[in-house]
Amino acid sequence: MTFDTVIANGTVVTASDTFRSDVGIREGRIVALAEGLSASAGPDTEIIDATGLYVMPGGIDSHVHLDQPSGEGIVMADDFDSGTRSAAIGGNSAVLAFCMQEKGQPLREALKDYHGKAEGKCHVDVSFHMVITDPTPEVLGQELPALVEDGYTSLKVFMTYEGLRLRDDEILATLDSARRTGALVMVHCENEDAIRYLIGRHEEEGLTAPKYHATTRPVAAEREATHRALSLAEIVDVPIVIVHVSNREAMEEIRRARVRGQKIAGETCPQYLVLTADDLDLDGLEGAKFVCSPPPRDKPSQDACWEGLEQGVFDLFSSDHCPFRFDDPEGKLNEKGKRTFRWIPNGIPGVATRLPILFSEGVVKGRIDLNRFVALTSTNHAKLYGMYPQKGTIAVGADADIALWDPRRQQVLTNDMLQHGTDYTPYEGMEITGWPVRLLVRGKTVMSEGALVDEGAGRYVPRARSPLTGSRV
Ligand code: DUC
Ligand code: ZN
Ligand code: ZN
Repeated sequence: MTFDTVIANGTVVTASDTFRSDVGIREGRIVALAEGLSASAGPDTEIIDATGLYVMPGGIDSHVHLDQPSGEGIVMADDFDSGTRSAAIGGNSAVLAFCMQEKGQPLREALKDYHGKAEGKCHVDVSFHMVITDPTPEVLGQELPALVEDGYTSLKVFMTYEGLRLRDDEILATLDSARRTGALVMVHCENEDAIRYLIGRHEEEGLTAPKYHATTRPVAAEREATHRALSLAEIVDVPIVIVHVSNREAMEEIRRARVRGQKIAGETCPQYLVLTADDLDLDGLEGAKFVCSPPPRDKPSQDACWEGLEQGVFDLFSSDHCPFRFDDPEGKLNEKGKRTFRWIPNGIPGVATRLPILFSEGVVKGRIDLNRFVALTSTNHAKLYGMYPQKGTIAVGADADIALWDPRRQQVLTNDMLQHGTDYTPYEGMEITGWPVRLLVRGKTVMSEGALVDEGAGRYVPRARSPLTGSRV
């Protein structure tokens, strides 16, 4: 057997197993798993020595925002070039980005825009979730079913943000379309009316600092919306994904829905494990760096999110990378944002730091094992969003999307090493143990020792329907 590449002497880690094996790669795919493959390598075979390293599936970040319209005068800090570059630096071989439907826009047109934004610019593989903001009968009856057939098999709806949020009847109609077509619906759960009320009250009282972003988006607003989304899904009888869960009460809603027999997936993110609302209360406007929704909460909420990762309430650990520059009139400190938190764009960067933070805080500190790490960061994303077993595992026949991890590498996080478009990281100065030192995307080395070594290797990935929807593969 001939190989283009052999990864030799490493320890392979999948979502279920950890074993010593070489990995033989040909034409972008894994074709052999066995010890001693380098002995039978041909003269042209590249041998990558992985002694002392873990050989893991590349990370799949199924929740990132890139080049997304973000309100008048506000510009997202990453396009598909810088966003996927940063993804590669952090050990990810694929990202799923959101394709935002503008009001009145046909879904195909939105997708054409996003394919245009991504074309030729991606350094890791990319796929899209639709964001449905205008669920007309035409969109739900014709456009969405056709797109699902074409491999766009997931979508997101918002319960918050004027202009994006759907009313309950619109959510029900969208869920019903998803049920008929086998699409998987992700829901952003926060009660918009409660938030509007609280923002109004705060502003009347002159409470405008960044920290009030957190107090106007309380746990109760997230818990109520989570409960409502789950109830609507139960009524329609369709599975959903509850994204970016920040606290115990919302998490318990997922647990209870599962006990009732609902098929639900849950997601949490690094910001809910290592940040708190206190970070929004730094001097001056520094707190704006941490403004995201739902907001980071408190220590008991962090503990709850860890518990959810350990016990399986959460299937997905995603970044919710949503990057805005801090010291920039088109970013966090835009003119209106400097005056009141209401206008600070919501979102923080995190596509490069997701995996190192979970490895260091989760695996190294003994909260989760290596296999759970792989499940939470790669395999479950591939399964849930219809890319498995092509992606998300190390198996014969799978794409050779592989991250080599040095479990002992110590690293202090600094903004410049992350190579994203923002002028800060919320995790500046954090001490990390364990680091992705090399990344292969379909067999090509794309990142090595913190540098991108192959530009533009990323491809668009069409997806099958999610097995959670009951669709047969
Ligand atoms: N929701 C997200 O999923 N990302 C960033 C902003 C938001 O509200
Ligand atoms: Zn959201
Ligand atoms: Zn998001």
